[in-house]
Amino acid sequence: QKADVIGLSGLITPSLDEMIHVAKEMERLGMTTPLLIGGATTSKTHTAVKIAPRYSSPVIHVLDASRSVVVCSQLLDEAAREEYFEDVKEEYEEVRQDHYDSLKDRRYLSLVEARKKALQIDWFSQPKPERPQFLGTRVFDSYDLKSLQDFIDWKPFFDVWQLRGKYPNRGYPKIFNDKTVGTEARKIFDDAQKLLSHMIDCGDVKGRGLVGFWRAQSDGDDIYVYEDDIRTGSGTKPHATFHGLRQQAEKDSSSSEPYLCVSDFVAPVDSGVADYIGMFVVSVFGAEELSQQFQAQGDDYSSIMVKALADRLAEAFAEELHARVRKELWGYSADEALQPSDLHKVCYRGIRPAPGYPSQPDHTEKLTMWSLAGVLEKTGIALTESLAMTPAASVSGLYFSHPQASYFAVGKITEEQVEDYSRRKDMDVKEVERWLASILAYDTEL
Ligand code: B12
Repeated sequence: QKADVIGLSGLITPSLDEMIHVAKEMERLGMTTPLLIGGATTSKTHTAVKIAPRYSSPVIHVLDASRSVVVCSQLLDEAAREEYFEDVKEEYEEVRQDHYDSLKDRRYLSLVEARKKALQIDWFSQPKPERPQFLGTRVFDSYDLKSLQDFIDWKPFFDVWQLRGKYPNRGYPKIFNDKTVGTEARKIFDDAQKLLSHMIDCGDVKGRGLVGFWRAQSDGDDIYVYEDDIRTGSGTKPHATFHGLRQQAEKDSSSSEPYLCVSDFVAPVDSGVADYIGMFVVSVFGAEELSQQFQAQGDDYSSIMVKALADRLAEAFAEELHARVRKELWGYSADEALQPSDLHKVCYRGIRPAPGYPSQPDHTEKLTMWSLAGVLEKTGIALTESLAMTPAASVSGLYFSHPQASYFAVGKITEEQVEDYSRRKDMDVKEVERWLASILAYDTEL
């Protein structure tokens, strides 16, 4: 193939590793085609530190796809190319230096110290954790997509179309008042409503997913999950184990903030307090096929629109289902009376962190979820080799009900924690380092 430039796009961290592999392969094959890197999880630092050193021809991180026109014209202009590449190389060398310097500057607590400073929930002075209405899984084969419409968060939809209102018209629906993008935003939104109605009514697009609840207890940074509603003690064999990662980057010495791990939100195994955990996987099926039909007709606009709407529906599905879980299926907030618009501000009790999000950056935890709940067999939602979910419009996560459960970022972790995690997960250290490459506080190649 005669491509002038090759572009790689990465949505979740496992794709970062694939990018390094592609760069190495391009070098091995003696290629000289410039390589552009973009996508939500990529960064200039990652590109400079991990990808560019693997390929002797230009590797350039492009933050915004619209910038690729400028970059490509420089790269394809015989006269400008050399100088441009030299400038980029110089800049990336500085980025690498800054990165290595920052690794030296940061301070971390040892794992023992960080664990001593875990969040201490007083499990006895508060009401006992509520038991969900059922244990095991419940499958939703064809979820009512109409019921999800009010739960759609439209702000990210405009991000996909690169429509950004200026303050105070940043969010939805204020974006329609924006002088520059308001009219365009309104037009795209109206088109979206028509297509959304078609997707909901045509019968080929389906919401499918499952929720599950289990007895659970924490043991250090692990969460044990039990098959039955049994009395548990340190000797009881768990059916599955979720593994957490703990914050280690030193916080302000005057702060008494805990060093968090998701296991802190579940009652310890030796506390005698029975606790529970939940999980969900939701997906929109049929959107990819519809998008392809539009593409075959040469209608790229509708093809992208269908995907963007499917993503919105998947997220709305996760939001609506979480509200049902709190009020009804688990029922720990039976009296909650929040409007859909309040939900996007996350002012309810309990959290639903997803593997890959900052509170549990390890995507391999999805493997435990899939086998625990039989996700593939029950819903057809699959995991790719790099642990992305298919269909693409999918969201999964765990449910924690405790009022003190909060979202946080694990941040960087030390080699000591990686070794400990590798023992707990029974996974080779090298493999752990590969999955957690973006949060390592050290360089694996030094
Ligand atoms: C929308 C969104 C979703 C949607 C849609 C995902 C999809 N199919 O595209 C839904 C709700 C389905 C979703 C699901 C998940 N998501 Co999500 N999601 C996002 C979000 C909010 C925006 C991504 C997006 O579409 N932006 C709009 C597009 C246009 O922007 P973009 O991708 O960045 O691309 C721009 C540039 O990067 C550049 N660009 C992109 N590619 C390329 C390529 C080249 C060559 C060039 C030059 C430029 C370029 O141009 C684009 C336009 O400027 C990001 C957070 C964020 N703010 O970025 C998280 C995010 C990507 N998601 C994340 C995660 C973890 C997930 C899930 C794994 C969570 C889960 N367990 O359920 C799943 C994975 C889904 C799957 N199929 O496996 C993480 C990834 C982090 C990580 N370390 O892996 C993020 C970063 C959130 C976070 N802060 O933790 N997600």
